[in-house]
Parts: sequence; structure tokens; C-alpha cells
Amino acid sequence: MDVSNRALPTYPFAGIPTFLSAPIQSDLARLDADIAVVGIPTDEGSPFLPGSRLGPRGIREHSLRFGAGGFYDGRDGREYLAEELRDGLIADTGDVDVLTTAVELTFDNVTARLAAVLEAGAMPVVMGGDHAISYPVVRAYRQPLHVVHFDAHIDYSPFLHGFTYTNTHAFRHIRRLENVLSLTQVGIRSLRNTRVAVADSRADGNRVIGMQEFRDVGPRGIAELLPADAAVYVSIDIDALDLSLVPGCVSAEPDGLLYAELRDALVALAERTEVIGFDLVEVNPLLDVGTGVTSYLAAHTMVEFLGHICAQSRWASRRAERAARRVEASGELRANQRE
Ligand SMILES: [Mn+2]
Repeated sequence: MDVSNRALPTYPFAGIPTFLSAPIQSDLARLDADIAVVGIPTDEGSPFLPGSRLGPRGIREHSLRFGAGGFYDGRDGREYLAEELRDGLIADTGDVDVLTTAVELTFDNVTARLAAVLEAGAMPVVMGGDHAISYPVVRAYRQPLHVVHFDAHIDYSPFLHGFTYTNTHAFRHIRRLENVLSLTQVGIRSLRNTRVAVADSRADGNRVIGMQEFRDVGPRGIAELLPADAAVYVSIDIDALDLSLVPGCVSAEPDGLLYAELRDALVALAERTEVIGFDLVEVNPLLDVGTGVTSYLAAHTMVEFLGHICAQSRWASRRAERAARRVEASGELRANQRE
């Protein structure tokens, strides 16, 4: 029997684990994709237990469980990411170079990588690492944008004792970036958030939304806090989800979001606003249970959010625009080669 034309089965335990089995493109000068996946394997901003540096690897491995052809959602009968994966529009750019113990140099590498991705016209999809990485990611953007931050923790610590680059400081930095128009913090509930951090965030004009308010306004109500079609960067700490869902997260907290609540909020943001990038942070495979459910849930969240971003008509129209630009660029390349 000739089976040469049939697709071989793929397994999550075989092959080189890239995000959703997407092709590797670590040379950003040649990046030719709509979506660029970036790993940032550092946890030097974690004041408690280390291990989230292994997050990108864990998430990549568990993303393979979705196969390489996108996913089918029985809730609406649609297929997601099939076109993006079939046409090679998702690239895994590998991991940012981390310089252990030289946090500011690592952050410079993060910002340079993100700037190169944005320069190439691709949307960054970022895997931490701990939450400290979101600041050097967001500072790479030049355009005005809104930031939506899902987290149990406010990550708005004052800069004291020379500490400024831990995972508890990221959003105090981000709020100070000139092009950040607003910051909306959702799921904030940890009893370890200090009065000062919460008061400072509110005084800086940020929306701080605890669980009661989240339940009152609902997932769609979160998206409606943002102007329609606004450019939005989304940062997801896996501990926004309830403690019972995330054994592989050092900072897990009770009374958190259910998966459906987080998903519905992300889908509502994808529908209402123009998501221009997102990160998912604080997955710690060293602490996870044997099945790797926290890495799996992280991959699941990213894949589902990305699927809904790409399913929007504004994304589809931009895809056509990008394809035209790629044809133009390859024509220029050929012309240059002839000279
Ligand atoms: Mn957190």
C-alpha cells in the first residue's frame, strides 16, 4: 500500500518542540510571518521560588498536543489557526538571549528582539519567564497603546532598596512609558498586594479590577472598558486563574478566574479591540504536576486567544495587506540579486 502521499501522524513526544510545530525563524531579518512567537526564559525577577525560566520550553512541548493544523472548536463549529499554520504565517523565533545575573542587559536583548519583530510587521506572542519580562517587551512598542493585565497581583511595587526589575515592579514601569494610554488590571485579589501598591496604581489613573467587580461586569464588560478598535497589548499572568487550576505556578492564589472567564475576556478583547501582542508568564514546570497541566493550560490559553485574534475581520484584512507587502519585498529581493 502506498502511503507516501498521506500525512504521517504527529506526536507531542517526537520531534523538535516549536510552538504549534511552527517553523523556526531565528534570523529576524528574514522573518516572513504574521505572528512571531518569542520565548523569554528568565526568572531572575522571582523573589520566591525559581523555575519559570523553563516556562517557554514547557509551553512549547504542550502546544504540540494541539497538532500542527490548528484547532476545531465544537462550541461554534469553526476551525482556528488552520490558515495561519498551513501558510506558514506563524514563526517560532526561539528564545531571547538571557545573560544570567545581568538583568538590565537581558532586558535590552528582550527589547531589541521585540523591536525587530515589530519592525518586520509581525505580532509578538511572548512566553515568559516571570512577569518582570513584560516591561522590556512593552517598551519596544512605539505606537500609542492600551495595556490590559490579568493577574492576581498588582505588580506595582514602589522602587525601594535598589529593587526595580522584579516581577512585582513590571507595571509601575509600564505605566510610565509615554505611549501607554491606559492600564487595566484584572483579577487583582492577592492578600499580599500592599495598600501602597494598590493606592499608587489607582492614583496613577489605572483601573484595578478585583474579582467581585470582574464578576459584576463580566468578561465582555472588561473589553468594553477599552475604546473600540484601540490598539491593546495583553499581559496574562497564569495566576489570574484560580489556584486550583495552576499547580505549576509559584504565586497561585485562591478565588481566581475560571478558565471560561479568562477565555471569554480574551475573546471579547480580540473582538472589540485590535490586539497587537500578548504575553503569558509565570508558568513554572519545576513545580507542576506530572501531566504538566499548567504548561498545557498556558498553551491552551495562548492558542485559543491567538485563534480568536486571527479570526477577526480586521486581522484578515491586514493579512491580505501583509501578503501583498511580502510579494513586493520578495520582488525587491530578486531585483537586488540581479544587480
Ligand atoms: Mn501574579
